[in-house]
Amino acid sequence: MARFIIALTIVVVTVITRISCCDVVKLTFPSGFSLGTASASYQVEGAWNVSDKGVNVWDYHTHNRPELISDGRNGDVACNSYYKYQEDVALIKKIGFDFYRFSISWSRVLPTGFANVISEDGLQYYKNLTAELVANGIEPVVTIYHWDHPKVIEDMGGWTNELIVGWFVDYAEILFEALGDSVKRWITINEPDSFCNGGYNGVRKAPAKQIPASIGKYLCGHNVLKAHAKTFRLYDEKFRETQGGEVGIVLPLKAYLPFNASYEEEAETAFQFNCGWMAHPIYHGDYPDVMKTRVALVSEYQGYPWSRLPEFSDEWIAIINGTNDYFGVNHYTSELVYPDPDEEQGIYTYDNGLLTTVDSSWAASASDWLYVNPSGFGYLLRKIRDEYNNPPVWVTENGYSDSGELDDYNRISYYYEYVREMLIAIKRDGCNVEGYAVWSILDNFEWQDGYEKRFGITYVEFDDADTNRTAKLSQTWWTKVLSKRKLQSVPTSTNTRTRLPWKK
Ligand code: PNW
Repeated sequence: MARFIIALTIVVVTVITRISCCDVVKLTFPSGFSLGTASASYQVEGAWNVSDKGVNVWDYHTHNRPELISDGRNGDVACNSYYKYQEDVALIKKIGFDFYRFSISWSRVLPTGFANVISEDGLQYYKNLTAELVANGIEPVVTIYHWDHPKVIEDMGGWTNELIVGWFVDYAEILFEALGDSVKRWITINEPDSFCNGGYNGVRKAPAKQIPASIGKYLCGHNVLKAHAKTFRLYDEKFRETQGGEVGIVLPLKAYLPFNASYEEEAETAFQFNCGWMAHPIYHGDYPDVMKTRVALVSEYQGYPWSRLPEFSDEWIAIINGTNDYFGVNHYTSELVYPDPDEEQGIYTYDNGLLTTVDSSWAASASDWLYVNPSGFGYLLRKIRDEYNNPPVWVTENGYSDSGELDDYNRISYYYEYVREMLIAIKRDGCNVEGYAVWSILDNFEWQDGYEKRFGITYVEFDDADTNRTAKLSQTWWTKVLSKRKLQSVPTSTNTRTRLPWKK
């Protein structure tokens, strides 16, 4: 009898949980939830040398090392958004997004790289764009830095020179002053891991400096944290009271899943090396213990008299701790983690001691690093909830690449599955996600992949002088989602439009 009652209880509880799960997860967006779309200056603006704009590291990189870009092309023209911003805003409005996340080109605003000269034209462009958004009821969300710092600053070591901290804060202050009446959500820095690793530990990103053994990468991250924190403190001291906005950093986060059940600890280590590297100092005061221990160990093994991971003074720890009004997440994909077998032979190759792979069941995209695993998104959001005391989260990028299909069913399916996971994480698991942005409103210059990998919900004809825009099916789908504030099913069709003619 007792057994029967237990069994019955389990059945009843399961049914109730299922019902309440489905009830809460109706695939509607919570009221007040913000849905937007995103871009970045170098990827969309073009107009690389108009007026008094200074040269930035991406201008220099693409002009001087075209062999590092898969199609040898550059952002000189890109989507022409510098000239077409009104058309862009009209499109964003027509689709129905609540906010537009764009970034500001440092060398367009400060042609010399420093605060001694402010470009009237450069600043005016961003004032116009912001005003156009506000006039159309779209909230501007501004990224202060999305990888395109002035070349002159790189000549002095860029993100490996601590002086960049002060130069960055000068630049940010000019933006707060000029735009802060309208802009209430600021992103200091987009994805440190991407440009610190890609730019100072390899050649995938500008400035393509191959500084050995992650020394450049860690130094870059160290200065990023200082620049972010000092900018946050400046906002606190001079602008928060009058402008009342929010300031945060955006991190590129993969879901690191254990390859099998015995590798939970390895997955945790991978998370700390990826997310914890930036988030632990901001939420808990210093680099994660596992990072400090492992980098010190491998550095010693390699004969360095010091750890390649720099240390923060107590003063810096206090400055950095607590400098996020919200947690910015760019999420695209997952990886499976397992230990590097060489370590059993005492050979230490990787600071985190790990290798990664993907599951063969995950669908591919056009990008070599992006495989589709929607459940990883929910996993990551719950991990952030648990690790950082359930902070407000803004998903500042999520998206899928193909080679330009107009009837982009794969992209729609990606969005359906990923956004569904997010809604479950919010409604069932109590994750405090407040906003979500589609990457991207337009096909654009995809860094080392040139124009060959397309993330847009809108097709752009890069070969045409008019850089015409054409709606993809995913744009139509998002329009419906936004008008209903509810996820819509994925359409199926046999009538697939091929992509537009594409010249190399
Ligand atoms: C982001 N990952 O980069 C950038 O912020 C965008 O500028 C870029 O166009 C977009 O994603 C697509 O690449 C990422 O490996 C690059 O997980 C790689 C990863 C995440 C984000």
